[in-house]
Amino acid sequence: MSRAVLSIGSNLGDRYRNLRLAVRTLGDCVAVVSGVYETPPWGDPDQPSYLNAVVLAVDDAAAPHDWLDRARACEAAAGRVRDPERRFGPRTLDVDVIAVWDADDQPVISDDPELTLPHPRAHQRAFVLRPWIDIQPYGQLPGHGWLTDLLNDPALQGDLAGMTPRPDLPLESRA
Ligand code: PH2
Ligand code: MG
Ligand code: MG
Repeated sequence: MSRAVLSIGSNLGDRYRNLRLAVRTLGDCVAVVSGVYETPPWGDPDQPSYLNAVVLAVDDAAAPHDWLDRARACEAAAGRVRDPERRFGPRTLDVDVIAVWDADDQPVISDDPELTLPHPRAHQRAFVLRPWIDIQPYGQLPGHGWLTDLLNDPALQGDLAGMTPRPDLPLESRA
């Protein structure tokens, strides 16, 4: 059994539709989906606000790169066009592989530039950690420790305060 934590985000087009499309495209591997948060853009301030959520996914046979392939399939389904000039710019759908655990429940560590695991910036991103802890309160980010401790970092408090839960925009977990 391979497990993955995926971060999904959208700030272009019908953002809620794009997140629902991501969950639908991931399909049977989706276990639990967090609530949706409205989040101010991180990085490049000259862009609309995002909707962000986190998905816990499981698959008996998936290798780490299979999660990346699935993430890209979701982005393609939402018609994502990559702008090489704006690494942190607006996007219809961004699906990032945050962390992966192997069949023995060991975290996968990878410095492959295509798929660095765990995600190198996840520990600094309130829009990843906040939805994640909703669905995994005892979760740990491999190499960085408990989600609770990461979220208590004073450096994250401003970003956390700027986030708004959107219970009016539910995403479906597996029954
Ligand atoms: N993704 C980015 C850049 N900035 N800001 C928010 N709030 N949420 C995101 O998902 C996000 C971002 C690049 O992937
Ligand atoms: Mg991203
Ligand atoms: Mg990405």
